[in-house]
Amino acid sequence: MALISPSRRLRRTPFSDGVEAAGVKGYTVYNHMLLPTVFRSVGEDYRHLKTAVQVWDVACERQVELRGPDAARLMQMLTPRDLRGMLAGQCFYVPMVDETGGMLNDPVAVKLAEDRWWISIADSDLLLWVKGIAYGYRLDVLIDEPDVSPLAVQGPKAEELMVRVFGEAIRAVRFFRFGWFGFQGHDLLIARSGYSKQGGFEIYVIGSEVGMPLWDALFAAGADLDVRAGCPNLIERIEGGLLSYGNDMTRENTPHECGLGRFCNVETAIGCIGRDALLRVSMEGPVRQIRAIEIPGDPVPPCDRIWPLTDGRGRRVGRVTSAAASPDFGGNVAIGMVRMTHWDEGTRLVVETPVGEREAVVRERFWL
Ligand code: THG
Repeated sequence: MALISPSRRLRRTPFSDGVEAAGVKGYTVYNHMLLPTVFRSVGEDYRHLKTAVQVWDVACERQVELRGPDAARLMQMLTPRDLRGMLAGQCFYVPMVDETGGMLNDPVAVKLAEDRWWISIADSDLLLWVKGIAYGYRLDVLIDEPDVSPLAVQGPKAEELMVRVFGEAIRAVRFFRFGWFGFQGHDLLIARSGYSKQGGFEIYVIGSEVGMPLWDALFAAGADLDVRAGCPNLIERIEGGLLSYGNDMTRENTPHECGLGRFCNVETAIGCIGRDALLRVSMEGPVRQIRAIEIPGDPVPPCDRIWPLTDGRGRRVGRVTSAAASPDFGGNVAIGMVRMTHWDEGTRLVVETPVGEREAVVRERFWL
Protein backbone atom coordinates (compact mmCIF):
# COMPACT_ATOMS: atom_id res chain seq x y z
CA MET A 1 0.00 0.00 0.00
CA ALA A 2 1.13 3.60 -0.64
CA LEU A 3 2.37 5.87 2.18
CA ILE A 4 0.11 8.29 4.05
CA SER A 5 1.23 11.84 3.13
CA PRO A 6 1.77 13.90 6.28
CA SER A 7 0.02 17.25 6.63
CA ARG A 8 -1.36 19.52 9.34
CA ARG A 9 -4.84 17.98 8.90
CA LEU A 10 -3.47 14.60 9.88
CA ARG A 11 -2.57 15.63 13.37
CA ARG A 12 0.55 14.48 15.21
CA THR A 13 0.37 13.75 18.94
CA PRO A 14 2.48 14.72 21.97
CA PHE A 15 4.02 11.22 21.74
CA SER A 16 4.66 11.05 17.98
CA ASP A 17 8.40 11.64 18.41
CA GLY A 18 8.59 8.63 20.75
CA VAL A 19 6.46 6.49 18.45
CA GLU A 20 8.75 7.25 15.49
CA ALA A 21 11.91 6.64 17.53
CA ALA A 22 10.43 3.25 18.53
CA GLY A 23 10.23 2.29 14.85
CA VAL A 24 6.48 2.43 14.11
CA LYS A 25 5.79 0.54 10.86
CA GLY A 26 2.15 1.43 10.14
CA TYR A 27 -0.43 4.07 10.94
CA THR A 28 -4.13 4.46 10.50
CA VAL A 29 -6.10 7.72 10.76
CA TYR A 30 -8.49 8.09 13.70
CA ASN A 31 -10.29 11.31 14.60
CA HIS A 32 -8.06 13.10 12.05
CA MET A 33 -5.01 11.99 14.02
CA LEU A 34 -2.22 9.44 13.63
CA LEU A 35 -2.84 6.09 15.34
CA PRO A 36 -0.06 3.48 15.15
CA THR A 37 -1.20 0.02 14.05
CA VAL A 38 2.03 -2.02 14.02
CA PHE A 39 5.54 -1.87 15.45
CA ARG A 40 7.33 -5.20 14.81
CA SER A 41 4.53 -7.26 13.23
CA VAL A 42 0.90 -7.56 14.32
CA GLY A 43 1.64 -11.15 15.45
CA GLU A 44 4.78 -10.21 17.39
CA ASP A 45 3.08 -7.18 18.96
CA TYR A 46 0.19 -9.50 19.97
CA ARG A 47 2.42 -11.99 21.76
CA HIS A 48 4.30 -9.22 23.54
CA LEU A 49 1.05 -7.48 24.63
CA LYS A 50 -0.18 -10.75 26.16
CA THR A 51 3.06 -11.40 28.10
CA ALA A 52 4.68 -8.08 29.03
CA VAL A 53 3.69 -4.38 29.00
CA GLN A 54 3.25 -1.84 26.23
CA VAL A 55 2.88 1.93 26.06
CA TRP A 56 0.31 3.05 23.48
CA ASP A 57 -0.08 6.47 21.88
CA VAL A 58 -3.88 6.66 21.83
CA ALA A 59 -4.02 10.47 21.77
CA CYS A 60 -6.52 9.98 18.91
CA GLU A 61 -9.06 9.03 21.60
CA ARG A 62 -9.96 12.74 21.66
CA GLN A 63 -12.00 14.26 24.46
CA VAL A 64 -15.20 16.22 23.97
CA GLU A 65 -15.47 18.31 27.11
CA LEU A 66 -18.83 19.46 28.53
CA ARG A 67 -18.53 22.17 31.14
CA GLY A 68 -21.27 24.16 32.84
CA PRO A 69 -24.59 23.91 34.72
CA ASP A 70 -26.28 21.86 31.95
CA ALA A 71 -23.37 19.43 31.41
CA ALA A 72 -25.01 16.48 33.21
CA ARG A 73 -28.35 17.07 31.50
CA LEU A 74 -26.69 17.18 28.08
CA MET A 75 -24.68 14.06 28.86
CA GLN A 76 -27.88 12.10 29.61
CA MET A 77 -29.42 13.43 26.37
CA LEU A 78 -26.47 11.93 24.48
CA THR A 79 -26.66 8.33 25.75
CA PRO A 80 -29.32 5.71 26.49
CA ARG A 81 -27.23 4.44 29.42
CA ASP A 82 -28.69 5.65 32.74
CA LEU A 83 -26.11 8.00 34.27
CA ARG A 84 -27.98 8.83 37.49
CA GLY A 85 -25.87 6.47 39.61
CA MET A 86 -22.56 7.60 38.10
CA LEU A 87 -20.18 9.33 40.51
CA ALA A 88 -17.33 11.74 39.84
CA GLY A 89 -14.24 9.54 39.50
CA GLN A 90 -16.03 6.93 37.39
CA CYS A 91 -15.79 6.06 33.69
CA PHE A 92 -18.73 4.49 31.79
CA TYR A 93 -18.69 2.84 28.38
CA VAL A 94 -21.68 4.56 26.74
CA PRO A 95 -23.34 4.01 23.36
CA MET A 96 -24.39 7.28 21.73
CA VAL A 97 -27.23 7.28 19.20
CA ASP A 98 -29.15 9.66 16.92
CA GLU A 99 -32.92 10.15 16.95
CA THR A 100 -33.44 6.91 15.00
CA GLY A 101 -31.38 4.88 17.48
CA GLY A 102 -28.43 4.66 15.05
CA MET A 103 -24.97 4.45 16.62
CA LEU A 104 -23.02 7.74 16.42
CA ASN A 105 -20.11 6.69 18.61
CA ASP A 106 -19.23 4.30 21.46
CA PRO A 107 -17.08 6.44 23.76
CA VAL A 108 -15.94 6.21 27.35
CA ALA A 109 -17.63 8.89 29.48
CA VAL A 110 -15.38 10.33 32.18
CA LYS A 111 -17.15 12.19 34.99
CA LEU A 112 -14.74 14.76 36.44
CA ALA A 113 -17.49 16.62 38.37
CA GLU A 114 -21.23 17.12 38.13
CA ASP A 115 -20.60 20.07 35.81
CA ARG A 116 -17.53 18.74 33.96
CA TRP A 117 -17.37 15.66 31.75
CA TRP A 118 -15.08 14.24 29.11
CA ILE A 119 -16.38 12.05 26.30
CA SER A 120 -13.43 9.94 25.13
CA ILE A 121 -14.56 9.36 21.58
CA ALA A 122 -14.18 6.64 18.98
CA ASP A 123 -13.66 7.59 15.33
CA SER A 124 -16.50 9.97 14.43
CA ASP A 125 -16.87 13.76 14.63
CA LEU A 126 -19.05 13.67 17.72
CA LEU A 127 -18.14 17.25 18.71
CA LEU A 128 -20.33 18.60 15.89
CA TRP A 129 -23.39 16.60 17.03
CA VAL A 130 -22.88 17.64 20.66
CA LYS A 131 -22.50 21.32 19.77
CA GLY A 132 -25.62 21.14 17.58
CA ILE A 133 -27.69 19.60 20.37
CA ALA A 134 -26.49 22.13 22.94
CA TYR A 135 -27.20 25.05 20.61
CA GLY A 136 -30.60 23.75 19.53
CA TYR A 137 -31.75 23.24 23.12
CA ARG A 138 -30.12 26.53 24.31
CA LEU A 139 -28.20 24.64 27.00
CA ASP A 140 -25.91 26.47 29.40
CA VAL A 141 -22.78 24.44 28.66
CA LEU A 142 -19.42 24.99 26.96
CA ILE A 143 -18.27 22.32 24.52
CA ASP A 144 -14.85 21.93 23.03
CA GLU A 145 -11.98 19.55 22.38
CA PRO A 146 -9.39 20.22 25.10
CA ASP A 147 -5.70 19.50 24.55
CA VAL A 148 -5.89 16.10 26.31
CA SER A 149 -4.05 13.04 25.00
CA PRO A 150 -4.54 9.55 26.43
CA LEU A 151 -1.48 7.33 26.76
CA ALA A 152 -2.36 3.71 27.51
CA VAL A 153 -0.20 1.26 29.49
CA GLN A 154 -1.48 -2.24 28.72
CA GLY A 155 -0.46 -5.81 29.45
CA PRO A 156 -0.01 -8.17 32.42
CA LYS A 157 2.96 -6.13 33.73
CA ALA A 158 1.20 -2.76 33.36
CA GLU A 159 0.46 -2.38 37.07
CA GLU A 160 4.07 -3.12 38.03
CA LEU A 161 5.32 -0.45 35.61
CA MET A 162 2.74 2.10 36.76
CA VAL A 163 3.67 1.54 40.44
CA ARG A 164 7.30 2.31 39.63
CA VAL A 165 6.40 5.66 38.03
CA PHE A 166 3.40 6.78 40.12
CA GLY A 167 3.74 4.86 43.40
CA GLU A 168 1.80 2.17 45.25
CA ALA A 169 -1.39 4.29 45.31
CA ILE A 170 -2.01 3.34 41.68
CA ARG A 171 -3.00 -0.18 42.83
CA ALA A 172 -6.11 1.23 44.53
CA VAL A 173 -7.55 2.54 41.25
CA ARG A 174 -10.37 0.14 40.37
CA PHE A 175 -11.61 -0.89 36.90
CA PHE A 176 -13.22 2.06 35.11
CA ARG A 177 -12.38 4.40 37.99
CA PHE A 178 -9.77 7.14 37.94
CA GLY A 179 -7.60 9.20 40.27
CA TRP A 180 -5.30 12.20 39.95
CA PHE A 181 -1.54 11.62 40.12
CA GLY A 182 1.35 14.05 40.01
CA PHE A 183 4.21 13.79 37.53
CA GLN A 184 6.96 16.43 37.32
CA GLY A 185 4.58 19.09 38.61
CA HIS A 186 1.73 18.13 36.27
CA ASP A 187 -1.60 16.61 37.29
CA LEU A 188 -2.50 13.51 35.31
CA LEU A 189 -5.87 11.74 35.31
CA ILE A 190 -5.21 7.99 35.44
CA ALA A 191 -7.96 5.40 34.91
CA ARG A 192 -7.83 1.62 35.00
CA SER A 193 -9.13 1.02 31.48
CA GLY A 194 -7.95 0.53 27.92
CA TYR A 195 -8.70 -1.02 24.57
CA SER A 196 -7.35 -4.50 25.37
CA LYS A 197 -8.37 -7.41 27.59
CA GLN A 198 -4.86 -7.69 29.12
CA GLY A 199 -5.48 -5.12 31.88
CA GLY A 200 -3.87 -1.76 32.33
CA PHE A 201 -4.31 1.96 32.62
CA GLU A 202 -4.97 5.05 30.58
CA ILE A 203 -3.15 8.27 31.45
CA TYR A 204 -5.00 11.36 30.25
CA VAL A 205 -2.17 13.81 29.59
CA ILE A 206 -3.21 17.47 29.71
CA GLY A 207 -1.22 19.63 27.28
CA SER A 208 1.70 18.53 25.13
CA GLU A 209 4.59 19.66 27.31
CA VAL A 210 4.72 16.58 29.54
CA GLY A 211 4.10 14.06 26.73
CA MET A 212 7.64 13.02 25.90
CA PRO A 213 9.00 13.31 29.48
CA LEU A 214 6.25 10.90 30.57
CA TRP A 215 6.89 8.58 27.61
CA ASP A 216 10.63 8.50 28.46
CA ALA A 217 9.99 7.93 32.18
CA LEU A 218 7.82 4.87 31.44
CA PHE A 219 10.49 3.35 29.21
CA ALA A 220 13.29 4.10 31.69
CA ALA A 221 11.36 2.53 34.57
CA GLY A 222 10.32 -0.57 32.61
CA ALA A 223 13.53 -1.61 30.83
CA ASP A 224 13.76 -4.88 32.80
CA LEU A 225 10.04 -5.56 32.17
CA ASP A 226 10.71 -5.48 28.41
CA VAL A 227 8.37 -2.50 28.02
CA ARG A 228 7.80 -1.67 24.36
CA ALA A 229 5.87 0.81 22.27
CA GLY A 230 2.62 -0.80 21.16
CA CYS A 231 -0.84 0.02 19.90
CA PRO A 232 -4.34 -1.42 19.88
CA ASN A 233 -3.76 -4.89 18.44
CA LEU A 234 -6.15 -6.18 15.77
CA ILE A 235 -5.87 -9.84 16.77
CA GLU A 236 -6.19 -9.25 20.51
CA ARG A 237 -9.14 -6.86 20.22
CA ILE A 238 -11.09 -9.25 17.97
CA GLU A 239 -10.41 -12.12 20.39
CA GLY A 240 -11.56 -9.87 23.22
CA GLY A 241 -14.74 -8.83 21.41
CA LEU A 242 -13.87 -5.12 21.51
CA LEU A 243 -15.83 -3.34 18.77
CA SER A 244 -14.43 -0.74 16.40
CA TYR A 245 -16.76 2.10 15.40
CA GLY A 246 -16.76 2.61 11.62
CA ASN A 247 -15.64 -1.00 11.11
CA ASP A 248 -17.98 -3.28 13.07
CA MET A 249 -20.80 -0.76 13.48
CA THR A 250 -22.03 2.47 11.94
CA ARG A 251 -25.08 4.75 12.07
CA GLU A 252 -26.92 1.89 10.31
CA ASN A 253 -26.82 -0.14 13.55
CA THR A 254 -28.64 0.09 16.87
CA PRO A 255 -26.78 -0.60 20.13
CA HIS A 256 -28.81 -3.80 20.47
CA GLU A 257 -27.56 -5.06 17.13
CA CYS A 258 -24.04 -4.33 18.37
CA GLY A 259 -24.56 -6.39 21.53
CA LEU A 260 -24.48 -3.16 23.53
CA GLY A 261 -28.03 -3.54 24.84
CA ARG A 262 -26.54 -4.15 28.31
CA PHE A 263 -25.29 -0.54 28.26
CA CYS A 264 -28.76 0.83 27.44
CA ASN A 265 -31.43 1.58 30.04
CA VAL A 266 -34.16 2.85 27.77
CA GLU A 267 -36.83 2.73 30.49
CA THR A 268 -34.95 5.01 32.88
CA ALA A 269 -32.67 7.10 30.64
CA ILE A 270 -35.22 9.90 30.58
CA GLY A 271 -34.45 12.68 28.12
CA CYS A 272 -32.08 10.64 25.98
CA ILE A 273 -32.20 11.27 22.23
CA GLY A 274 -33.36 8.16 20.34
CA ARG A 275 -35.23 6.80 23.35
CA ASP A 276 -38.50 6.17 21.48
CA ALA A 277 -36.71 4.32 18.69
CA LEU A 278 -34.72 2.23 21.18
CA LEU A 279 -37.81 1.43 23.28
CA ARG A 280 -39.15 -0.32 20.18
CA VAL A 281 -35.98 -2.28 19.41
CA SER A 282 -35.43 -3.26 23.04
CA MET A 283 -39.00 -4.63 23.21
CA GLU A 284 -38.84 -6.59 19.98
CA GLY A 285 -35.14 -7.44 20.10
CA PRO A 286 -32.78 -7.09 17.15
CA VAL A 287 -33.13 -9.28 14.03
CA ARG A 288 -29.36 -9.26 13.43
CA GLN A 289 -26.52 -9.02 15.91
CA ILE A 290 -22.74 -8.86 16.21
CA ARG A 291 -21.15 -12.26 16.58
CA ALA A 292 -17.70 -13.76 16.97
CA ILE A 293 -16.89 -15.63 13.75
CA GLU A 294 -14.21 -18.26 13.29
CA ILE A 295 -12.66 -18.60 9.83
CA PRO A 296 -10.63 -21.84 9.96
CA GLY A 297 -7.50 -22.35 7.87
CA ASP A 298 -4.93 -20.07 6.28
CA PRO A 299 -4.61 -16.38 7.24
CA VAL A 300 -7.09 -14.06 5.52
CA PRO A 301 -6.06 -10.56 4.30
CA PRO A 302 -7.03 -7.42 6.27
CA CYS A 303 -10.78 -6.75 6.19
CA ASP A 304 -10.96 -3.32 4.52
CA ARG A 305 -14.45 -3.79 3.02
CA ILE A 306 -17.58 -5.78 3.84
CA TRP A 307 -17.17 -9.54 3.35
CA PRO A 308 -20.64 -11.03 2.65
CA LEU A 309 -21.76 -14.02 4.72
CA THR A 310 -24.03 -16.54 3.00
CA ASP A 311 -25.65 -19.82 3.97
CA GLY A 312 -24.74 -23.02 2.12
CA ARG A 313 -27.12 -22.10 -0.72
CA GLY A 314 -25.75 -18.67 -1.55
CA ARG A 315 -28.37 -16.67 0.38
CA ARG A 316 -27.11 -13.58 2.18
CA VAL A 317 -27.27 -13.85 5.98
CA GLY A 318 -24.76 -11.26 7.20
CA ARG A 319 -21.32 -9.75 6.88
CA VAL A 320 -17.82 -9.94 8.32
CA THR A 321 -16.26 -6.55 9.22
CA SER A 322 -13.00 -7.39 11.05
CA ALA A 323 -10.70 -10.42 10.74
CA ALA A 324 -7.19 -11.53 11.67
CA ALA A 325 -5.15 -14.71 11.94
CA SER A 326 -4.95 -15.74 15.61
CA PRO A 327 -1.88 -17.57 16.94
CA ASP A 328 -3.70 -18.64 20.13
CA PHE A 329 -7.01 -19.81 18.64
CA GLY A 330 -5.60 -21.14 15.35
CA GLY A 331 -7.11 -20.09 12.04
CA ASN A 332 -8.71 -16.64 11.93
CA VAL A 333 -10.85 -14.77 14.41
CA ALA A 334 -13.42 -12.33 13.06
CA ILE A 335 -16.33 -10.09 14.00
CA GLY A 336 -19.49 -9.88 11.93
CA MET A 337 -23.20 -9.06 11.90
CA VAL A 338 -25.42 -12.12 11.45
CA ARG A 339 -29.16 -12.49 10.89
CA MET A 340 -31.21 -14.08 13.68
CA THR A 341 -31.93 -17.18 11.56
CA HIS A 342 -28.21 -18.00 11.45
CA TRP A 343 -26.70 -16.51 14.63
CA ASP A 344 -26.66 -19.62 16.86
CA GLU A 345 -23.31 -20.92 18.13
CA GLY A 346 -21.83 -23.46 15.74
CA THR A 347 -23.79 -22.37 12.64
CA ARG A 348 -21.65 -23.01 9.58
CA LEU A 349 -21.64 -20.29 6.93
CA VAL A 350 -19.62 -19.19 3.91
CA VAL A 351 -17.69 -15.90 3.84
CA GLU A 352 -16.69 -14.24 0.57
CA THR A 353 -13.18 -12.87 1.13
CA PRO A 354 -11.06 -11.11 -1.51
CA VAL A 355 -9.08 -14.37 -1.79
CA GLY A 356 -12.16 -16.51 -2.36
CA GLU A 357 -14.90 -18.30 -0.41
CA ARG A 358 -14.03 -19.64 3.03
CA GLU A 359 -15.82 -21.55 5.73
CA ALA A 360 -17.11 -19.39 8.62
CA VAL A 361 -18.48 -20.64 11.94
CA VAL A 362 -20.58 -18.57 14.35
CA ARG A 363 -19.09 -18.56 17.86
CA GLU A 364 -20.45 -17.42 21.23
CA ARG A 365 -17.18 -15.63 21.97
CA PHE A 366 -13.43 -16.19 21.62
CA TRP A 367 -12.54 -15.11 25.12
CA LEU A 368 -13.40 -16.99 28.33
N1 THG B 1 -10.39 4.21 26.01
C1 THG B 1 -10.70 5.53 25.98
N2 THG B 1 -11.32 6.08 24.94
C2 THG B 1 -11.66 5.31 23.88
C3 THG B 1 -11.39 3.93 23.85
C4 THG B 1 -10.72 3.38 24.96
N3 THG B 1 -12.28 5.88 22.83
C5 THG B 1 -12.39 5.14 21.60
C6 THG B 1 -12.70 3.68 21.81
N4 THG B 1 -11.76 3.13 22.80
C7 THG B 1 -14.12 3.54 22.30
N5 THG B 1 -14.55 2.16 22.30
C8 THG B 1 -14.42 1.33 23.40
C9 THG B 1 -14.75 -0.01 23.27
C10 THG B 1 -14.63 -0.86 24.34
C11 THG B 1 -14.19 -0.39 25.56
C12 THG B 1 -13.85 0.93 25.69
C13 THG B 1 -13.98 1.81 24.62
C14 THG B 1 -14.06 -1.27 26.74
N6 THG B 1 -14.92 -2.28 26.89
C15 THG B 1 -14.79 -3.24 27.96
C16 THG B 1 -15.35 -4.57 27.47
O1 THG B 1 -16.14 -4.57 26.53
O2 THG B 1 -14.92 -5.58 28.01
C17 THG B 1 -15.44 -2.83 29.27
C18 THG B 1 -16.80 -2.26 29.15
C19 THG B 1 -17.47 -2.12 30.53
O3 THG B 1 -17.63 -3.13 31.21
O4 THG B 1 -17.86 -1.00 30.93
O5 THG B 1 -13.20 -1.08 27.58
O6 THG B 1 -10.40 2.17 25.03
N7 THG B 1 -10.34 6.30 27.02
